[in-house]
Amino acid sequence: MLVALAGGVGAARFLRGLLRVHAPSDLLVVGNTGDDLRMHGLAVSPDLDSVAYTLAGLADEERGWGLAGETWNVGDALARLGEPSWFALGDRDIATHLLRTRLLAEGATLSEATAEVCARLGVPVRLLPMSDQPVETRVEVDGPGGPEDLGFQEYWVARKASDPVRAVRFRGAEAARPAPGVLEAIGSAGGVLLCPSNPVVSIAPILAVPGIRDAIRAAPCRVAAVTPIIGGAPVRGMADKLLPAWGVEVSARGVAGLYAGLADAFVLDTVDAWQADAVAGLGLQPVVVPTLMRTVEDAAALAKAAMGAL
Ligand code: FO1
Repeated sequence: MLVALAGGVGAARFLRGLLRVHAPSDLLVVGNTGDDLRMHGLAVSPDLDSVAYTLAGLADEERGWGLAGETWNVGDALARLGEPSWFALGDRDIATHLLRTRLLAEGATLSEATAEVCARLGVPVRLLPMSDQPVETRVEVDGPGGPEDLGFQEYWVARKASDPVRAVRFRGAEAARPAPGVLEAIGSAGGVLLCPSNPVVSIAPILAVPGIRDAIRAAPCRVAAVTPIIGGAPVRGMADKLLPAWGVEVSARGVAGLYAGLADAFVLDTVDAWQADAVAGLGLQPVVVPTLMRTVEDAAALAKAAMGAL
């Protein structure tokens, strides 16, 4: 069994490629829930949904989040009623959140609700949230009027990542437990993959759930990480704003430094081949291949290279 730690769209695209070269029944995906929020009373899990929608073949490829063929009538009507409109929920997407919210209100755990949503969407792999307890990524910024503590989506969507970041924290992480099955899967895994996701707000929240980092360290298998940074910039997202807040260089070798002692191999792009020695110096086997995923074939080739390092 392979275990993959995943954030949003980058991870989703990588995993879709992985499924071209690996059996879905032999993959467990552990998704980040630090980005989760309540919107209009609905439980929204953006990273779980990005993985689920993409692997079910339902994602809007262009936008990078949400469902294809989306319409926006409910959001427009809510805005007319004076409800917040900074976080756009499409009509079809709202159906997912209604189902998840009902299941949670009836007493299901987030793992159970996620399994149900995935089964109904036709997601071919097992997708688990990192935890059934809430862990909230908080971004402390220098706002226009002084220091502010923002929820991740407030920072990224409402404020467009425009405020200088002072710190990133995972509220609730200390009290959270890994979702049922996560530690067992890691403990018996044939390989662990850290997907090409933002290391600060996608992978770090998963590793912040007590027990997960230690389980990966102690796993009887190899661990390979894939860079989300190519040529000193993230392919999409805000890693360039967040890595410096942790004193980390916005580069493949900077990300590799965050995974030193955890991963055995690090996949970096050919344009960053000159950083391979620095990666090796951190104790990680460098694997230099094209990492930009323009097509599913690109993603499959990247996944094959990452698996080859396990
Ligand atoms: N990203 C945006 O930039 N603007 C939005 O209004 C927005 C809404 C949204 C709704 C549901 C969902 O699953 C994702 C959504 N995203 C939106 C993407 C999301 O903010 C982030 O890209 C991820 O949380 C980071 O992985």
